[in-house]
Amino acid sequence: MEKTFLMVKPDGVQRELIGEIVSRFEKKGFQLIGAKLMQISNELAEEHYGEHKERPFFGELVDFITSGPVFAMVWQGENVIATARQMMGATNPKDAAPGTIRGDFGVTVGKNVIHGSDSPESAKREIGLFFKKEELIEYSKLINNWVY
Ligand code: IDP
Repeated sequence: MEKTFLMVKPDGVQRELIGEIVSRFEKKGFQLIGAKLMQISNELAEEHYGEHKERPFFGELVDFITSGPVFAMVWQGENVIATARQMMGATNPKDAAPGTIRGDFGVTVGKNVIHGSDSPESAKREIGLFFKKEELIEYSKLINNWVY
């Protein structure tokens, strides 16, 4: 089953949105297989956002993502990577549709509440960066019979 990496950013944690965000993905029918509150180191932040190294906002991005705890998660489900991106909404909350997480809770692009992997390759890379194999738990849920 497909897996993705999602993370409530420091603004989402401070704004007490962890429960709301977890709830949206649970209610959708996806399955949480790993989660932890963590403080990201500078090294991990630079590696995670490596593709943006040359962008003018890179320093600001690293400072922000390390500014307080994040809530890192791995979710599983059919088409979870693309569907989670749709549920998150556009990168800039001003363009994100109402009903999406960024559309409902974000105002500026720098503080857009949530991160989610954008492809199978980035999901694999990001899950590996943030989680050890033993931190991911494969378990069956009877309710999945009513989702699939
Ligand atoms: P994504 O998070 O929707 O995948 P990316 O283009 O990968 O978007 O950008 C990573 C993060 O960098 C965004 O979520 C946003 O918080 C931040 N970011 C993107 N563009 C800007 C900008 O112009 N100024 C400040 N931060 C930005």
